Amino acid sequence: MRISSAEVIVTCPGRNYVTLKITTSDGITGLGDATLNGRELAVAAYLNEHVCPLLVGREAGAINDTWQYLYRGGYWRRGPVTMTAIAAVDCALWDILGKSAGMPVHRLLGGAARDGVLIYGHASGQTVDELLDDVASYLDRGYRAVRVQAAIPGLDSTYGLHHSGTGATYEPADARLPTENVWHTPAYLDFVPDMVKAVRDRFGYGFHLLHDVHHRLSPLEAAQLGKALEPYRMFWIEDPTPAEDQEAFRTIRQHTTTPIAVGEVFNSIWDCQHLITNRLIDYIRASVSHAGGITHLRKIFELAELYGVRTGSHGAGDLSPVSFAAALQLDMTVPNFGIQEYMGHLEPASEVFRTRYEFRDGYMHPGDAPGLGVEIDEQAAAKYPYDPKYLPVNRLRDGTMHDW
Ligand code: KDG
Ligand code: MG
Repeated sequence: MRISSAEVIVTCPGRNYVTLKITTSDGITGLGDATLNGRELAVAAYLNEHVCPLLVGREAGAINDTWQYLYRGGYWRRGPVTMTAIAAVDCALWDILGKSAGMPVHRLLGGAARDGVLIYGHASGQTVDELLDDVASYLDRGYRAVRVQAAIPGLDSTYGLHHSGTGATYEPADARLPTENVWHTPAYLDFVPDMVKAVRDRFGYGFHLLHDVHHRLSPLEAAQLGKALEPYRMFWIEDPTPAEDQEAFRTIRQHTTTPIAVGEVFNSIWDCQHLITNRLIDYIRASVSHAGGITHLRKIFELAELYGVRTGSHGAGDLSPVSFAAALQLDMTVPNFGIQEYMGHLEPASEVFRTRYEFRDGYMHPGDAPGLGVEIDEQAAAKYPYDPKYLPVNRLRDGTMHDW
């Protein structure tokens, strides 16, 4: 079974997604998500110009060799654009293998190690009261884990909140040119423990509670936050500090028992090797679509297993339903699974991507469809042309650029 074509589909049903579709000589198609938020066309061009021509004629089942060919053979290794492109190829080939075997990918990976995938949803509010109402709606729907974010008093805007009253999930890339947010760490550190306390006071401790810091603190500030949150038994605080400096996590670790999750911007095992092997984190958040696909993410998860680190993959709305379906397939199989983010997708994404996963009682179930369990409707995709959008940026009050 040889690859006969590889095509890139760019579409914007609610937000921009880049999808790689590989077709084999016997007419089987496989999908991989190649979306890199705010840099979508860089990956589309990388695939179209430099990867698709190399795929035609290759054996579709040679997943390991194709991965190595694109990674080692390309000379220029790693980086989000390269690794997202390789990930898309890898996921599409797993999809094809599953379809040709008549099995969901999790069976090809050794079979399910659990009945379903624990997910967390995103609750937020422009005020703490609004956040509490949102948490209530997640718990009412059966969620067992909820991430909480709210507007920080004293700041004009806060990233990562639903738009009031819409009920729709937020869109990370929100404008043609990056929106400029102003950040002030003292205002944040004063607010977050009170916000989390309000959630526990109202709803108790019978569900998992998570919070995303979006890389904005220094290691010492993150340690202070972790300590302040200890009474509220967090499932994790996420991305407390920029993670290029892996050793910096030791400072956080030494001061707090609040669990730490990191890695949604990582694209290879080398980004987290030190963090994992030194047990400086509790959860690794790398994703199937930005960290080299199922083949490479499985390697990261296996390394993590040796050091007691659990998985907690990124699953924001800027990873397409193809990515989420692939994540679920891998999540089902790894012994050290922790949790999976599920932010959901803005409509009309469901018109373009036909998914088979189902939410029941706090868990997501990938279903038994062969392959990844997701299809694309190309006619529907063509109705939604690319719409360039950027993520916001952050400055301090004096105008200094600040971390994401
Ligand atoms: O593209 C960036 C978003 O995916 C990210 O900001 C969302 O932090 C995020 C999360 O945890 O989902
Ligand atoms: Mg995050």
